[in-house]
Amino acid sequence: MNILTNAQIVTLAANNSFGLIAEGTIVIDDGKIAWVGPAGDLPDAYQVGETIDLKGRLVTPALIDCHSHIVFGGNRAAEFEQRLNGASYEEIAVAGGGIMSTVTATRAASEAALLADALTRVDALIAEGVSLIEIKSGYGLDMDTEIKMLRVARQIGTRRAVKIKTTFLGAHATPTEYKGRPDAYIDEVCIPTLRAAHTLGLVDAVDGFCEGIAFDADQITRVFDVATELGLPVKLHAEQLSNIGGAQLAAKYGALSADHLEYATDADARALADAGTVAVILPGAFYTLREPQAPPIQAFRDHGVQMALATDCNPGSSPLASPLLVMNMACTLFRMTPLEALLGVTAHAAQALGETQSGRIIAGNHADLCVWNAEHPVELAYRIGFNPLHARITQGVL
Ligand code: DI6
Ligand code: FE
Repeated sequence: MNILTNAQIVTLAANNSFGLIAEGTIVIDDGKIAWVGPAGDLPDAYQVGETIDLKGRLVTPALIDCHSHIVFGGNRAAEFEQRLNGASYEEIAVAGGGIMSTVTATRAASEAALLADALTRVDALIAEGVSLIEIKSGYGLDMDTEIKMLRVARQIGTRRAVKIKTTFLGAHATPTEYKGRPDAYIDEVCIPTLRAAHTLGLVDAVDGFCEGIAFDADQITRVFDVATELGLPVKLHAEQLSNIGGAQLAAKYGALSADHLEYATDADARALADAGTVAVILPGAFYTLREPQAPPIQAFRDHGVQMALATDCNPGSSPLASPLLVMNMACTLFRMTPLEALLGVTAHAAQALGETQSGRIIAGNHADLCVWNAEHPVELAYRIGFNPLHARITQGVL
């Protein structure tokens, strides 16, 4: 048993407040939170074990990055310059750049090189207190490379003290060899690869890119039907650049999350709320693409949609590996509150991954915690380019 004393605890026990305990104690047993509360209320039974004095520091749940494409080959700095010179993200994609250029680099990279490259970005997340990362495939678009990506993603969890959830994103783009034949790609490559990756035990969830430059709702439906048959939860990149019915489709399938959502409507927000689907807001992509339309945050609030936040770490639309900057951007760009931002990278991010025992400091949850050199949780979203992390506790281990 470990006892954390003299902590200012941000429990996030409920959604309407930080749930602050000014002089709090947390008891950790076997990787789980055994007890949490004001220091004076600590029962005798828990007054055994090693005590760690946090000297009044702030303790929050560990951060969660619930949407990343952190495993990939190469980079897209040249495309960044093209966009600065006026080319749009869609134009570059249609011309065979964009996602396809990363597919070429990822196919060519060895598993060891992909892992080493990804770990540099993973380490940036860990340095800001992340202990759970969702990682998508989708830069392989053939059976071997999709499976290679998922294997690399899982290896990250053995190289670092971080939990990994893998998401199959075969329906990310139509590869060059299937150009003009997206239906054939879905049926001949994407779905058989999903089945094979699932058989290998490499898939925790299934995602798709529902967009004019990617796949339509009918094509995603075929992938989701297989996911459902395999008992896998789904999530969806929806309404990022236009509205083509992705949010409604996600709601229909009871998706864990619908992600991006800049072009979602009020009716979409209602459907997501009814389905219990989390809206994952991705300020990094909005910022990088200089997207003119913000996601309908107020509609999500009005309908009671839970909002998560994530880096979307990828080489094209969001070359970002800082959850703290994501929190700041969500507040400054979208007027989300600092409480919503913190819930977005903790409790609601956990919900977007179907992880019911993470993201809040309550008895029974995993002891994944961050200790910050800060006096109030609003500080976490307030500063830019400043990392106040003092320590990270994962599965009860400092
Ligand atoms: N939306 C995104 O933001 C990423 N994938 C997607 O469907 C970007 C992927 C990329 O540009 O490489
Ligand atoms: Fe994405």
